[in-house]
Amino acid sequence: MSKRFYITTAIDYVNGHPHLGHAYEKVIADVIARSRRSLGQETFFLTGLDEHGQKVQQAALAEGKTPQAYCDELAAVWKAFAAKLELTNDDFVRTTEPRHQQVVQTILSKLHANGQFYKEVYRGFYSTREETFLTHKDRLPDGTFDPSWGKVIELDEENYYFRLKDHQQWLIDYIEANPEFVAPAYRRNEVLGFLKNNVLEDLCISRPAARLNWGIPLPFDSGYVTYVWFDALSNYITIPASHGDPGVPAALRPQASTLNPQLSVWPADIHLVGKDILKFHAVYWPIMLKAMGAPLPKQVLVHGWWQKDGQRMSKSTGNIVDPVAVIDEWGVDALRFYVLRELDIGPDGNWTEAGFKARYSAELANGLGNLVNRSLSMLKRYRNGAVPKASNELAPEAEKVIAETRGLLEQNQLQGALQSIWSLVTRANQYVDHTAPFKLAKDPAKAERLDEVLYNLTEVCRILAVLLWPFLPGTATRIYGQLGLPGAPDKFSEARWGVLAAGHSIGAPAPLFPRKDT
Ligand code: ME8
Repeated sequence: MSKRFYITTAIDYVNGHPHLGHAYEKVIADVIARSRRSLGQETFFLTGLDEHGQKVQQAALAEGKTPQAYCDELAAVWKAFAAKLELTNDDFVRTTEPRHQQVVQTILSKLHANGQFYKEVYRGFYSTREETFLTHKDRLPDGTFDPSWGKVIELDEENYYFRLKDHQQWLIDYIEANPEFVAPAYRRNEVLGFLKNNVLEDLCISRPAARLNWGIPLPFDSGYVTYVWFDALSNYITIPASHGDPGVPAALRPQASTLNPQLSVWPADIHLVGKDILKFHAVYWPIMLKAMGAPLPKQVLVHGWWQKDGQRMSKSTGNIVDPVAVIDEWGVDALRFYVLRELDIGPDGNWTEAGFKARYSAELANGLGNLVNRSLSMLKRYRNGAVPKASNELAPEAEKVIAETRGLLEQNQLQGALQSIWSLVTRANQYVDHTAPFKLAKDPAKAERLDEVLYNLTEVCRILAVLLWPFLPGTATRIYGQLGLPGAPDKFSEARWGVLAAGHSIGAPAPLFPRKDT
């Protein structure tokens, strides 16, 4: 069994409800996972929740709940959200699960035994909200700290530190030798710039249990719990380790006897994360892995952030997009389509209701929806739903789009793939207008031409279903159903001209995207 393609998302803090940014990241990962499977690659897609740390402990306290009860309640909300987005994740990690905690402790013990940690007293200013020590660089000109840090207290604290500095030059060399390691390229340059212009501070990996007990206890000192980022980053390897992944170094696996060659996933192919957590993934994480003796992931793929109406989304100002409300009103495929078509992976995006409605109406309802509905309705009306004999008029254009889409999917260029697919939608809609089958149908002498036109349109609809499946799985499957084809169009190999056979009977056409008069 060969290694599977392994994609992860950031694990979301469980101290609130999901918003558009969370939905966006998870949908990107799902489309990449579905594309790989469609292209015939075994895949493992992991997402989940980051449940430890001060923020969660405080949020639970504020609601008068134990942190565990609080996390359990919210985990149900987030799992339901994953299902609502139609994610095809193979596992869902919660960092409070014993399977994760055990491996984190194994990792910590190993690094401790290898002399990677040391204990030291640190005196300084500490932001409880951000769970981080602040330095003089964080002070405003008037000497105070920005209110975004929340309450800042002076702390004198002994903690464990991980020797990051020792690995700084190695990481610079590694990133320079592996240009694909951070994408897009401008994010790689940002990391290299940071590494070349700063001396890395060693990473504090503990919090005294007396101050914060909602975390994984350090296996070598019961007076401390693990710092939440060390705990959270580890999820990417703890879950494969807990499944018995032979790609994970034996010393990190719970038991050598649980080896599971079916689940060979490590190293990850893609860690998909937002721009704000780039440093954790492109600096701390590779150094942690090197110290563990584990192979490094192939790529940290960094997406941008969504704003709403040109402003940062924020619960306190009420400026948020609630993805659940959007799905309930417009359907999950409309949301999946909009975020991926509007925004390439990398830059920031801006959600406006007008922009969303414009794409829904032009590209989904009037573009794809209209094409499929009129093509299948005409086949029903003029040929009683029976596919005519094959004709190749649109074959060259369809084949070109198929090849282009394949290449773009292989490079995770999802926006580009949608643009390419829509060039076929537009072409086929023009073909209807130019060939005017409704006129051909009135002239019995043109019956053969009508057959040709109807075949070309029906076959384009079938191919579109296959190309669209990773993006719009429900819509693609409905197109297949209306074509009278069983199952889901989940194999890219079906995207080739001439598969529909003469005489095949299609199902009942129905609108894919109801028009909304808003
Ligand atoms: O950072 N637009 O969790 P998180 C796009 N638990 N993406 C956004 C966004 C926005 N407006 N807001 C947030 C954490 N995100 C840690 C991760 S991973 C080992 C631990 C993205 O819930 C953000 O960039 O704050 C991140 O990738 C993800 O949502 C989770 O953010």
